[in-house]
Amino acid sequence: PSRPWFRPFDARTRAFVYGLQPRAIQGMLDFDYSCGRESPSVAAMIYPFGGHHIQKFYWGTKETLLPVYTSVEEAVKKHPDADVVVNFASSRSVYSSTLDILRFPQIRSIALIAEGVPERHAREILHLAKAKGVLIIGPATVGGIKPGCFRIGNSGGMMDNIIASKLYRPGAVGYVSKSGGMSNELNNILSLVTNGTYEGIAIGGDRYPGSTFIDHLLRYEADPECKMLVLLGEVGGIEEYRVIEAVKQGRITKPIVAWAIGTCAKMFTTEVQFGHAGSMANSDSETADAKNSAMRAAGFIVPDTFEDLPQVLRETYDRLVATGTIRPQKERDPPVIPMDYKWAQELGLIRKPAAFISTISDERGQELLYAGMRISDVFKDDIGLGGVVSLLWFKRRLPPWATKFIEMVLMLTADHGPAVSGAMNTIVATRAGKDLISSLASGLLTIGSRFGGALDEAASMFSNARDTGLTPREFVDTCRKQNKLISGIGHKIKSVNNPDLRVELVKEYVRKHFPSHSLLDYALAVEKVTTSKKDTLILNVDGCIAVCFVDLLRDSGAFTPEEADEYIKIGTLNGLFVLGRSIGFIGHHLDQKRLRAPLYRHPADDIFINMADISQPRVLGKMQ
Ligand code: Q5B
Repeated sequence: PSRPWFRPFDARTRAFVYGLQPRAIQGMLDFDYSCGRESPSVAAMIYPFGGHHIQKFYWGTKETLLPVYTSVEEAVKKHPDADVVVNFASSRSVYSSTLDILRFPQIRSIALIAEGVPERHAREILHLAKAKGVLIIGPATVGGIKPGCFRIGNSGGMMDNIIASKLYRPGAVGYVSKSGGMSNELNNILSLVTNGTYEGIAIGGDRYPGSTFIDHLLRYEADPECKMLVLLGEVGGIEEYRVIEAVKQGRITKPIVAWAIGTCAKMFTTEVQFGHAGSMANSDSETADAKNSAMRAAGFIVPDTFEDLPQVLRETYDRLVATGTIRPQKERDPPVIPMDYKWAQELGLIRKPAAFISTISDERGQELLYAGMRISDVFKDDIGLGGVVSLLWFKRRLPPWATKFIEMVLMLTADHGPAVSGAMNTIVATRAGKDLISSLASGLLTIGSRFGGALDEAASMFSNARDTGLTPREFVDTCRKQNKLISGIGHKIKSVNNPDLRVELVKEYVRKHFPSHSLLDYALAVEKVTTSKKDTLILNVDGCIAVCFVDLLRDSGAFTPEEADEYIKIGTLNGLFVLGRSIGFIGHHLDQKRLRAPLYRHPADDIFINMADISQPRVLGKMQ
């Protein structure tokens, strides 16, 4: 990209960011967007580790992708329009990475952010860059900002600061300072007393900055868009004298407002090292007072105190407006920058309806909570698996007789041999090479109204029948008339003469511990009617658990009648069988794995294949 030598950054500047700095890059992109740039100023990132990949950033309200290259060479090749590198490499790696960057003539400016760069390294970089005509800003700096065009890294601060200081559009004042913090202050002052910053560079506080005050001020002098100069120097070093020399020689003619910070140094009895490595007076001429006097004498506009700086800036600016040198532009509305969702939320500026509501557990605090109960208390109170089920399914602690019953159900239903539908499916899936979860799911998916999944329907049929006042016989007759099987009745192998002992255990427990068991009694009366017809039509394990659970829900005192009905309606009871039988299905899966059981294929002689009714394939439509 061709740009005049004095203008390294404009609204089309494209840069590489060296290092993974997503926050700084987002800040640069938000700035670009606020300036109304057509494309982001960051072309790509360069990061030698982690491989070539892509990262996502906001571009206004939308999103955009930026590539991450592992070498400068690749980045330069892919983006011939990028001529700036913002180098975030640490003090340890900034030297080698900058030497690498300097190999590519495409790169015309490099900002070095790292602090603590060895002076020897800084000087070598400086020397090499000079020879190649590359502009170096830094080290130990945020960089600088060209309002309306380009922002180096984090220069200018947060977006609200950028908007408040009107950095989204250019002003007419070019400044140079050492510190990024003071640059922010200047951006603010200039936005209040002038039409704002044209360009501002913080050269960094080290003793050997890659470019100095004079380099930038000469650029501003040459740039016709920059009408007024500001130099914010400080105690230490002699860079201000090089500017004085240039003014004296007539190389700088634009009005220049200046101040050297650190006039308070004289209040100390010994030499004071201020924040920057270079900010210490090594001779009388390096004091802030001496610099201010010399600059004043050379015709710079130097206020009496730092507090008077805004005033002299205002006067100088007004003069330039009065003489027509500066023609203030019509102010445009400040851009609206979408705020990051997280940030806006932290500030309490936005609210949004949650996509989910969850009321049973919470892991966000110090300790996991089950329905409000700390996990440590779950163990301290020894509430058992039944207690945990009661917290997570019913959001309350149930009395011990009830939680013990839940545990009993889980234990009773845990398995019923390999021949039942679910175990078979689990075994077949395992032997087909499926993993534990798939095999378990395969077994669970067989649980249905005939096998293991009859609890909810049984609970509802028996309680409806009893609640509507049907006698057990009337209930059985009604079902028969409707051609409907009674859920919870009947078993493939268990019968009156071969009773299901699981059912006996449940009945015994319930009779002993439940405050009432009226629905169980009703169901047993129904069983009397059905077994009188056929002795396999017993109250089966599904049915027995279901009616007892209805007794628990209705008569434990822990649920309102509405809650009890709701738990039956929403399918809670089948959950008991599903949970219990998962134990067995997992057991069958592990068993088959242990046995190294091969692929199962059902013997053909066990399948009656009959295609008699379709022995002549039907021909649909005309055959050609
Ligand atoms: N009849 C369970 O059938 C079974 C009748 C009925 C009125 C009924 C069947 C049924 C309802 C669903 C149910 C849970 C399919 C069962 C379980 C877990 C398990 C499993 C395990 C474990 C058994 C013979 C005659 C026919 C039918 C009549 C049958 N059931 N009448 N109400 N409920 N029950 N499921 O033996 O006149 O001869 O045509 O669907 O509660 O799954 O261990 O295996 O832990 O894993 O094949 O315990 O009862 O009998 O269908 O040949 O019927 O009785 O109408 O009458 P079967 P079918 P008819 S526990």
